[in-house]
Amino acid sequence: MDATFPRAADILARRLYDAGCRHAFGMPGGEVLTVVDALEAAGITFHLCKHENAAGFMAEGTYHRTGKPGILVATVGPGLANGLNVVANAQQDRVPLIVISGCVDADETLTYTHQVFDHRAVLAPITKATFTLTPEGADIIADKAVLIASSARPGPVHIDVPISVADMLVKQPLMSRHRAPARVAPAEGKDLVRGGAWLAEASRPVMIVGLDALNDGAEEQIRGFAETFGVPVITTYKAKGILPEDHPLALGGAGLSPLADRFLLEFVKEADLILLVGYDPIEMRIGWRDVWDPAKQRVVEFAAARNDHYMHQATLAFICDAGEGLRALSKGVAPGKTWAGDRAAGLKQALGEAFASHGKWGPSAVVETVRSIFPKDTVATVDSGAHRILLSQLLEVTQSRGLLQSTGLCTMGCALPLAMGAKVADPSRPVVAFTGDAGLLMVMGELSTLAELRIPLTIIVFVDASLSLIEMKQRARQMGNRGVDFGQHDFAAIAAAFGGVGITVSDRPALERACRDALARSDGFTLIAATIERRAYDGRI
Ligand SMILES: Cc1ncc(C[n+]2csc(CCOP(=O)(O)OP(=O)(O)O)c2C)c(N)n1
Repeated sequence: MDATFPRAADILARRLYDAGCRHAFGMPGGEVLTVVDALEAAGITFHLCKHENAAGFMAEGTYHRTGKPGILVATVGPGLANGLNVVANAQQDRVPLIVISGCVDADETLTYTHQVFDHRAVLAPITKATFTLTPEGADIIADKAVLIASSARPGPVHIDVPISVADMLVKQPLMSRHRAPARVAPAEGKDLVRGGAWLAEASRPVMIVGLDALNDGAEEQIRGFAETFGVPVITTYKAKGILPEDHPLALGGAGLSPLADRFLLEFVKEADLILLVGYDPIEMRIGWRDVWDPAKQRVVEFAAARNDHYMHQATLAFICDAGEGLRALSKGVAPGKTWAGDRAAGLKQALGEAFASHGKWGPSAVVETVRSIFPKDTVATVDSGAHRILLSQLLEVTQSRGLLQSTGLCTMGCALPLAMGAKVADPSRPVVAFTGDAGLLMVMGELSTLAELRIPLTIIVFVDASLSLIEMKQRARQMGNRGVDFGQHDFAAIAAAFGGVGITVSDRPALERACRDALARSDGFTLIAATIERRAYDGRI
């Protein structure tokens, strides 16, 4: 063959570039060197990370800022195995992630076993599809991977690349060119007419908006519908900001806080029409199972996929684009008066007060202080733990994807790399990562990657030397304190050792000053270790 023909890896990389991908993250081994070379040749920057799992979250971070799939590159065996958590996360959190791994050629594996296991079999249950790259099929496989990863509900797609296939020169690739399909509207018919009549009759309607609506880009329709028909909006944590939370009809996020649920579930039970708008209950704790009885309360659902979760049921259900659903439902319906006596405004205020610091230093004060100093268009990320539940209730988010977190899988160790990916993809926005001390310790090595990237980013660590969320559960079960406490580490010194600026604070004025200094930095990262009392979350989440 002529050396002017592209390698199969080049075709794969070019198609990913054409799909809008500009960044890939991972750690190479000998088996993916051609892939890395091809990605960079195609114009996709490869970022060397220190752990594949964190690399996958950085890839996810780029997706939230660009709308294009993130790319994780992992080498054979241990490399791919290290990334399993983030692949499961991409599945549960509906994230389009292209996972490229290197693998030993099939013929080789007949007599060679070192580092070899069946990648595709391991990944099959936690991906939407897995492929083995073929030379002539590289073009189609790349396109299919992007299409499958991005279409409802989004998720991870795996491409295993045999070493020799990556290098094969391809004379005549099988070509594929696809177009994005049109948005799916709900089926017209008697169910839609009935739903419209319910909307006309409703005096206490509520919308519960989730991840599908975010993926459908339904911001405008949700705002227009809420304002026209006077419908308060509860979102999942992922959908926070889809209606800006400073809007009077925005009741904030729900999902994991029993304290917030005391207010919100009561409100939902009072409603005479519940509209589930792209509400995927994978984010919700068990308190959200079967909250309503669809035989007694009118419930209309617009979802991206068939309900096989059975977390709840609806009276009328449509599989469609969330925004199209609202548009079709409201066609020809005259708006009436809803929620007499400012019930929604009272609820919003009560929720705000339940989580506020009321002047006392602690995790709420940390969130309030950071919020007061960073601009509204800041992209925040938050890790898993008690701090996240509190923050997700308290932080006012005024843009879609303004707060990134793992809500389906709820994994620790995501906040820092998500923030890094978001900042790499869109340097124009300030980015703040909130994390527990244990969550940060899990991904500490990425501080070195952050220093190497030379990007300004602020990390807020809630330092209490405890796995607070788990410690609370342990105490609630009257169990002894076991396996939930750890050392009080000097995170400021650790940040400095990695080339960042580190500062420890334990009151509001010091935190304010540290935030202002962090915002003013144009390169390099700032880590602010906010020390809080142990058991600071008691009665607060
Ligand atoms: C990878 C992973 N391991 C374990 C857990 C279980 N888990 C959930 S929250 C939590 C404690 C997190 O502690 P920290 O980061 O200090 O946050 P805090 O709860 O103190 O706010 C643990 C262990 C998890 N969600 N993810």
